[in-house]
Amino acid sequence: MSELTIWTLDWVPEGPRGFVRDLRLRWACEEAGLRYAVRTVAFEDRETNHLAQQPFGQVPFLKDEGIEIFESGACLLHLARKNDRLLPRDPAGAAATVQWTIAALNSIEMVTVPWWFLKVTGGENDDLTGWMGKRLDQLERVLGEREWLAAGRFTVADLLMADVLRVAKVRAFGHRPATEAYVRRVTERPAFKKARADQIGHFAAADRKRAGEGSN
Ligand SMILES: N[C@@H](CCC(=O)N[C@@H](CS)C(=O)NCC(=O)O)C(=O)O
Repeated sequence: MSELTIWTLDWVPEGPRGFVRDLRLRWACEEAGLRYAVRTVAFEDRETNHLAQQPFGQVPFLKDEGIEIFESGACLLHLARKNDRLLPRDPAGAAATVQWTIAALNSIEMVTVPWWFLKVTGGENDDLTGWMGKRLDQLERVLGEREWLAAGRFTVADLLMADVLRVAKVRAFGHRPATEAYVRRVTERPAFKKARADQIGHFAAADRKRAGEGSN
């Protein structure tokens, strides 16, 4: 059995806990029944301390024996190829799954992340808000007609799309009942709940370690 290691940060502030993207990889491993270890790089100096592994100084990145990969989408597709639980074997199902995985990143997250960033930094932009509303409306139409994005069943594309959509401010933007039902359906999965709880536990343990170090 291959030795999978998911790399994340050793600590983050409260805000992003439950949303740091190593969760995507933990979740995929849980869904696919893959054993994995979690290791960390330092939050402090993160922009320079692991550039050989992730050239943008971010997490996650993945090690699988001799293979090293960064970008959560690339890591997910790598994990999904290990068995058919996240990626159908039939060519049409596989193509549709890859297509929607890329759509989650390149048609939805590419709008939601800058929108969210400007919203929390107070620099909201009407054009960007309009663009995001249009994309989410288009996706709402798709999700109103099907339960899963690809191949008629849960795949890595749903894992990623739901992870992109579950961000609280994005979820609260407008009324899109099919999208909301989809996010609930996907995040009700035990593998998601375990991945989220494990990430929150990981950062809570880091708080305890820091507090212990501070009292010495
Ligand atoms: N496109 C990258 C984005 C990675 C990313 O935004 N990582 C965040 C955590 S979720 C991070 O490392 N933030 C720290 C920083 O940018 O300094 C991916 O999907 O892997």
